[in-house]
Amino acid sequence: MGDHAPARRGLKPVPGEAAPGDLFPPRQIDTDALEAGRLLFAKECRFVAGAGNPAALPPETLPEIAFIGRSNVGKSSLVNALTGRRMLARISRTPGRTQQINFFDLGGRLMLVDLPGYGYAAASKGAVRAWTALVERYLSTRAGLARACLLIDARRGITDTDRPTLALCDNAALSYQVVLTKIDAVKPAELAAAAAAVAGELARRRAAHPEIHLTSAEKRLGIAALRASLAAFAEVAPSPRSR
Ligand SMILES: Nc1nc2c(ncn2[C@@H]2O[C@H](COP(=O)(O)OP(=O)(O)OP(=O)(O)O)[C@@H](O)[C@H]2O)c(=O)[nH]1
Ligand SMILES: [Mg+2]
Repeated sequence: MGDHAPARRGLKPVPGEAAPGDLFPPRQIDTDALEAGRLLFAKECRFVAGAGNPAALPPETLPEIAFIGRSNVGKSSLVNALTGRRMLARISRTPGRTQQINFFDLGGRLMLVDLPGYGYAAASKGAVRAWTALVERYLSTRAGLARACLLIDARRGITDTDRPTLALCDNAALSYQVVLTKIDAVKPAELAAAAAAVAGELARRRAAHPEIHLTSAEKRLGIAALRASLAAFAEVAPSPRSR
């Protein structure tokens, strides 16, 4: 019940529920999609592989959703919030902590892929080169990559640190969607301005999805709506007899 009671709600987000204001521009989210998202993300989620270099990327077995963004933007926190796990993906106060691409199998139907962050100021040139080689290879060659979620900190908006990655996604003709993170840390008016500015920039990008998800992993805002969007890419449930 808690995950979907959108009809009686305005734009104000409520933890654990879905509201039209979880998306920018605001949109009512379909109840069936919310339920599909809830059911999928209630399934078991397990770490399957970590790849520190292109040769170590695991074979493609499921449709994949990649989480990409600058260091410390909240990728690992978001993966944990989506799957309802506290410690599935490692969270750190130290930027640059996730150094490899981590693959998480969600219920045998969808692969969640936590990418290492970019823009870590203290990273060496060698580390930046290694990151670029790994992430470029992953984003440009993965046939099963259904959607990349590009995470942007709601307090900062899109910066020059993010633009090469936006260009990378565009050049790879990758379907990608911006997810604003940490919306609990900004006032509603600032959030509206940040979302409008991001939408304005995305309008000039070919492969970007026009809708933006507004989320807080910490306060559990926008999580049900994002689950609903991502569930659309999951493999259909195996029939009981084929197991
Ligand atoms: N206020 C607030 N802080 C958050 C939220 N999500 C994450 N954080 C904080 O942001 C910091 C970074 O979170 P991570 O999830 O480790 O970020 P990451 O993008 O995985 O970082 P790297 O792996 O280093 O690229 C941590 O201190 C989190 O507690 C949120 O929704 N709200
Ligand atoms: Mg991380």
